[in-house]
Amino acid sequence: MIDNNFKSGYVSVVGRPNVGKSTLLNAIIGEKISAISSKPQTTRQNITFIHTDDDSQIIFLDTPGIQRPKNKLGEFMLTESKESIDEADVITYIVDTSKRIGKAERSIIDILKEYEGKLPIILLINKVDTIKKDELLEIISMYAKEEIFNEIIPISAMKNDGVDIYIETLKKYLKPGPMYYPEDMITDKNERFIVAEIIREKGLRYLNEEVPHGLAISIEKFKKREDKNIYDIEANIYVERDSHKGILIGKSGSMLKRIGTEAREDAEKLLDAKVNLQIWVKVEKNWRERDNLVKRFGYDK
Ligand code: GDP
Ligand code: MG
Ligand code: K
Repeated sequence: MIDNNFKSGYVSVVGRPNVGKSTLLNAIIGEKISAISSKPQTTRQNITFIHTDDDSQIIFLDTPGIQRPKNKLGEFMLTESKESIDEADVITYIVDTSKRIGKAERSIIDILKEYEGKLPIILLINKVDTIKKDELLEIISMYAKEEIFNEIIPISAMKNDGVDIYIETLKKYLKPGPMYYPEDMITDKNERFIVAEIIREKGLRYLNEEVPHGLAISIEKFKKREDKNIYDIEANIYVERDSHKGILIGKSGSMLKRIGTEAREDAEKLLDAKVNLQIWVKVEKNWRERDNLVKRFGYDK
């Protein structure tokens, strides 16, 4: 039977790094899939999240963030973001509570202007838990002056505030359509990819400024034992410099141990199994500048 009231569609989520895109998507889906950290550029590829309820299926494309590329990895990220917008039925643009429109926001708004009138654009003002109401009103009117947003919604992704209003608003703009994915599916990424993201997130969380952006993870082995509920996983963490290797391993291996333990615990929750995780640290000099390595680490399709 075809349900004519069922709505579905793709939503591209754009915004500069660190405004809370991943936090929002994780709040909607209710499981921690996309890496979240306070460091910019945590998200490097589009990740599809699927939200299904009684009357809709909404497929979110998390974008790596639109910004001027500095290297091969940056070029890949920008292309991914634009492709995500081209596939969408609705655009969601997330900003935080900064009181002026900075250079990074301006360049995104310029890109969005090309889509005005073609696709609905919903603006989310995130992190409203950090400001007062009159400040919020000022920020809303500042963005309203741009005259490209169909809706402006204040939210706190972290406190799960306004997120349901956002979902209900999205449904207004979606057309009747099929269920594209099984109703219990929350992402199209495989477990191997998610485990790599978990390891990268732990690395980003504990390392200082310079190292994280040069982190790449490659999963060398990912195998469930035949007769037991145990996964054997081996991963390499690649860094760009010899000095970074030392930092990552830490004093008597303490840092690597901490990253490994926390990553294992998250992986066990994800896989609902025991995990035997082994991590090695390797150096690939300046891999972000090298096209073949950017591809090898999975930033390619
Ligand atoms: P992304 O780069 O846009 O994906 O941003 P993330 O989701 O990784 O979030 C960046 C940082 O902002 C993290 O430290 C989050 O905890 C924080 N953050 C996200 N949403 C909120 C929010 O609603 N309120 C506050 N106070 N912090 C938030
Ligand atoms: Mg992110
Ligand atoms: K981030």
